[in-house]
Amino acid sequence: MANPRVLAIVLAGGEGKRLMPLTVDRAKPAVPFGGVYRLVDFALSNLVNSGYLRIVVLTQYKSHSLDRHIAQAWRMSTQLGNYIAPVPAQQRVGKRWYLGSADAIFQSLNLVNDEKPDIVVVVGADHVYRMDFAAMVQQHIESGAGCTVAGIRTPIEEANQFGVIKTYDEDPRRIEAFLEKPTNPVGLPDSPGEVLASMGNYVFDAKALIEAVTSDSDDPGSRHDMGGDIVPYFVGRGEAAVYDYKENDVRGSTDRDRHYWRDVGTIDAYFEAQMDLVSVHPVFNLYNYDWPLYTHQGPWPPAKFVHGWQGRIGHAVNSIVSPGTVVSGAFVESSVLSPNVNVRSWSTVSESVLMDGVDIGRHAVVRRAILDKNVVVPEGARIGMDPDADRERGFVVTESGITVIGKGQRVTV
Ligand code: ADQ
Repeated sequence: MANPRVLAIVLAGGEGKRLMPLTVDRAKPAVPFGGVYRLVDFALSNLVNSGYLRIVVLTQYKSHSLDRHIAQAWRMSTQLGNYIAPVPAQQRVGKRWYLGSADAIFQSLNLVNDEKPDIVVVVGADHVYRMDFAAMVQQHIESGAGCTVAGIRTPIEEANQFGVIKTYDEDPRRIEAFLEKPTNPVGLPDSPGEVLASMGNYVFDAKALIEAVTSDSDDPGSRHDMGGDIVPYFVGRGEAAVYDYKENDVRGSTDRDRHYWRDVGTIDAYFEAQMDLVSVHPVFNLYNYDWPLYTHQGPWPPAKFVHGWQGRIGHAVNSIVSPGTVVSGAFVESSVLSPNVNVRSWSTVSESVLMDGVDIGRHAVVRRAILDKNVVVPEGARIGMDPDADRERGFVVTESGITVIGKGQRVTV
């Protein structure tokens, strides 16, 4: 297959319960990340940079801001037959929403039948990483497998969050067994403290995928899940292969961020991944134009820093500051500021993530916190200084002590 016809499907319908309250009224793939991005931008940038320009994004829960973002950032000319299109759940096969990610594909098979691809690339929308899917497709075709799963070595303690891959001793590219989120995982023979985890990205022969999700739809015992049911279906038939992410590089990745991949499905993981962006030598480099990360930015003015305080002008260090933001006589450190944030005089913001339109009043202190869109912190308020006080005010405080203030939550002094 010299020049396969490829359709990409982005699974973007997950509820994202573990990211509450950030997912109260937006889908997980629409959660803002890194100041100007939404999580879905990473999967879409990887597909586009890999040369795949026929992409459907399957949405379901609370998809309004996700649809709007895709329309603003990713809609392109259809003149050349290319498209990046959000597709809502349409109840084409009955009056029900998607039962799981495999059912999302089953209910959307009309898209595959219209496009008639040779290969279907299926990816999740909730990870931060760079990956060349063209290299994965090439390995898939060479191996003759029906399904190829992207895998990455991960600490064994995290195995219960992932699909875990066991390969044949004699052929480390073929999958012998696949266990979805096992409670008693077995480590790798050469590294007992690690497992080979599924990254939730798959390449399929189109015909084989159609057969698999169709047969799955008839199975009353199935949870209709890609990881839980479809991958095991291919493994059972001896037709599943693994693509080892760490054996391959993408253009322009640096020594420091080579093979960076983060599942940001929990608040703590989401927070840590943002801190990776603001460390002095970034663990994940946004400034790599060989593999650009695309998004939409509004017509906002440049960020501005004004007014002195303690002999220093209002300033930010080790931080990302987006357009439209004004830091006025305040001190910001190790933080990610989205567009249109105001940080007012004599306030301090450290190790925090401030989303669009957040307003920090004078003399306020914000530490180790995530503030959702348009949250207003009144003059003199303290956030992230006392977990009990934060919980009493109705804010989520995670195990590692990150305070999260949701959209529309009122902050009292
Ligand atoms: P999870 O992320 O737990 O594990 P899931 O919740 O199904 O699996 O989410 C996978 C992707 O599918 C996400 O992008 C989500 O938004 C989307 N999705 C979920 N339900 C959907 C639905 N009904 N309609 C459309 N899209 C939907 C998966 C795999 C594991 C793997 C991890 C890697 O099952 O094997 O290890 O991803 O993070």
